[in-house]
Amino acid sequence: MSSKQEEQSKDINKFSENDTKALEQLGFDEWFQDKSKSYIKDDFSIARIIEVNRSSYKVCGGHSTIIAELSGKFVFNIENSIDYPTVGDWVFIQCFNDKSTAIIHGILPRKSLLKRKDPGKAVEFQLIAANIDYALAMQSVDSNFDLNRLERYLVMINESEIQPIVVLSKTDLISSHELSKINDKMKRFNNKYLFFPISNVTSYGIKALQNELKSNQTYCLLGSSGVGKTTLLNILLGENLFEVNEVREKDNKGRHTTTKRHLIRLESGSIFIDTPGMRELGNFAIGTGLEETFDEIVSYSSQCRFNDCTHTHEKCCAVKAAVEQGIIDENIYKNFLKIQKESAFYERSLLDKRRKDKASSKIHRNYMKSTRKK
Ligand SMILES: Nc1nc2c(ncn2[C@@H]2O[C@H](COP(=O)(O)OP(=O)(O)O)[C@@H](O)[C@H]2O)c(=O)[nH]1
Ligand SMILES: [Mg+2]
Ligand SMILES: [Zn+2]
Repeated sequence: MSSKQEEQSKDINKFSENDTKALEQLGFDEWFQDKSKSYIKDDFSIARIIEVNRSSYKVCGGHSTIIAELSGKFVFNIENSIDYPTVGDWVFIQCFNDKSTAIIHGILPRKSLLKRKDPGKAVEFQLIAANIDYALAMQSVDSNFDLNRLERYLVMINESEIQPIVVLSKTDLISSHELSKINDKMKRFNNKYLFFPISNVTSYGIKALQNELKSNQTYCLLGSSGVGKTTLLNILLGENLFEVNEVREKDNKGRHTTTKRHLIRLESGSIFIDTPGMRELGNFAIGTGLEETFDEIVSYSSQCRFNDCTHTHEKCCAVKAAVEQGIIDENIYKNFLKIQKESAFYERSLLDKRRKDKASSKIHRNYMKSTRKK
């Protein structure tokens, strides 16, 4: 920031002038109000990141949105990818006189952080969204339907201590008989999570879903490209605000029309974040997320002979015994092992990488490179 800008910035809208009601409607609840106290200086105001662009952020301070950039000091102090703001984050900013631009000075503590393994070669986290209360894990009933993938999403969501909601879309494409067969397969999720079979075409299930949505809570739409996330958001908004994917007929794959994540508030008061589909969903550094998602497996592990049983080759493994007896579904067991193994592998690679990176400031440079590419 130039010294002239510094000068200007002394004359800004104060935190106290932030309309508290408007902030609350964006999700700024007591938890954040409490956390923000120690961070706020007189000329700072609070805003939520509603869109992330290449080198700037669109933020909303309650009523108006403005473009903001990171302060030099903020950038200097960044150690790795999770230190950057992401959509959903609460930040404290300084606005300039005309309130057309702002500088981001810091991020408030996060209530939750959704992240996955960076889909590139780098063993790093990629941030999806912050401060999410509920995540809608969405799959369509066509070729996209894959329980193993759904488990992957649930591990990621549970790991972040976000409440998952399972949504099965495009039910208009199958008969009611086929739908009841799929519902049977969903029993295991059905019992644990809110579950909504829906159709954006016939509106089947939409009311039921709407009835569950709470105001001032933040929801994130997750799922492969083409499952109907943006279409659902447009329906909830009551207008076609966002561009929808054209699915290629041949392979059922959607193009990635939603390239950015953005946050928007519905008239009903719920806050939504739409995300682009994810081709690859790597999880790592997971513990509680895996345990919560596969709780039926974990419940047997206490009866294994060894405390550190990996449920693979060990003798007297209660999990394996339950699989052999058909108590635990073999497919679920295999998926559990696969995700566990993958996570452990990435975690080791990450530790190696962190060690090597420490001496240099490579992490930051890599990140800048990768954001420029996107
Ligand atoms: N048959 C059917 N098609 C849908 C439904 N919801 C969305 N679509 C179509 O699926 C395609 C992808 O939708 P989109 O909302 O962009 O998916 P996203 O990539 O998950 O955001 C579009 O052509 C939509 O018209 C649905 O419930 N049933
Ligand atoms: Mg979309
Ligand atoms: Zn075991």
